[in-house]
Amino acid sequence: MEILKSLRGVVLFAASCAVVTPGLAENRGEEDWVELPLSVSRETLAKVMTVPTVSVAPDLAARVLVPTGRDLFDPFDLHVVDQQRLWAADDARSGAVYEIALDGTVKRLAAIKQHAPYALDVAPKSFGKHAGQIYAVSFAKPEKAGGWELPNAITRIDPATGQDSVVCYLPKNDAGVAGSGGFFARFGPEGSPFAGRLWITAASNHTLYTITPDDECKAFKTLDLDREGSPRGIGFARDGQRMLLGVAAVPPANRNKTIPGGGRVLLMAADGRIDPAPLVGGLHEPGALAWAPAAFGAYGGQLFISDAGEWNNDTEATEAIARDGKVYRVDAAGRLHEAVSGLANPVGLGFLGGGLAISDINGDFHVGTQKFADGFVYFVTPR
Ligand SMILES: [Ca+2]
Ligand SMILES: [Ca+2]
Repeated sequence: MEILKSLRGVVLFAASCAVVTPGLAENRGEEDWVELPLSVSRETLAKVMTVPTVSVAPDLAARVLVPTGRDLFDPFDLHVVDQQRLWAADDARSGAVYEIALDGTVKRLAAIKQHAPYALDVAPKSFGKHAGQIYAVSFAKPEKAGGWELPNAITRIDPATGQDSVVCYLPKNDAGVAGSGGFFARFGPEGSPFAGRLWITAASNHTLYTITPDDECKAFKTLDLDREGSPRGIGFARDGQRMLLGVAAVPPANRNKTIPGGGRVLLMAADGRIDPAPLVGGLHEPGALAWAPAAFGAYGGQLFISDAGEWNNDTEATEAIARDGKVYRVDAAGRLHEAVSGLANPVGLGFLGGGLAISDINGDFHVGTQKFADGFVYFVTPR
């Protein structure tokens, strides 16, 4: 398989005149994170850097807020700062946090050297001296090295200085398995039974973790892979009484695969009990879970769920990424509908400024090093 991939690469390079990737070579500053030259054809580069054209529900309109080729490599998770600004965690190479404004500008808030962050949230008042600090689920090493072997680093990033520090590496769960391989982190809503804790999902050992303001990190609950699934995105019911827990279905024959249509959003109480019936099923890789504000047109007040579909993270950086990424909405009757389709690997969602920002990491490229700023952000508004 690897040989075939390499051969295909050679054919691509030979098919049209090879050039040094423009704008990504040594003429940029050291901080721009690209170790090249990597010779690819202009045709291949253009294909990799194409922003997919999306389809939206009839009541919605979509525009590209941040195109590829700007700054974003893997903008995994989003946090809404205010009605004009988002923060994005990007685990490309050594990692960064970006501030994205609705006028399309992107500014680097934190240039991370060691622990590349991908999921993030901002500590609420109940976190005392840490309130306002970014907490992130991060890789233990840059370049995603050891992503599924080394425990996730939970880092705290000061948005004022960009400095990060490690709160903990996720400890082993009760079965003695380390918490690694992602995915999400969300603070419990203030005043709810989940308050005062940062909630984290880890895929490797299908375990939920909590972190308290005193930096105590501990395993909270390990999901049953067959009955419940592998945990992904985290949200909360509007009344704060249930966690909305996105799970992917992993077949016993191959725990590294997930089943399209087998993903669900489970409802979990703060004591860890999971309701017998899910909120919704029919998903694949449920990522961010976000509630639309009442003013969001025909879909005001509905839950939106990102779904990356296949991650394609074992592909080379020059291979096409499937356009199987979607954003769903759940109507008042609990039915799932496609709101946006044709994306690649959408994860982050953020409602602000009358619309919905969707971040897409595009190629994930765990094979070799991350070479292209192919991430992008769409902005979807009611018509
Ligand atoms: Ca995908
Ligand atoms: Ca990418």
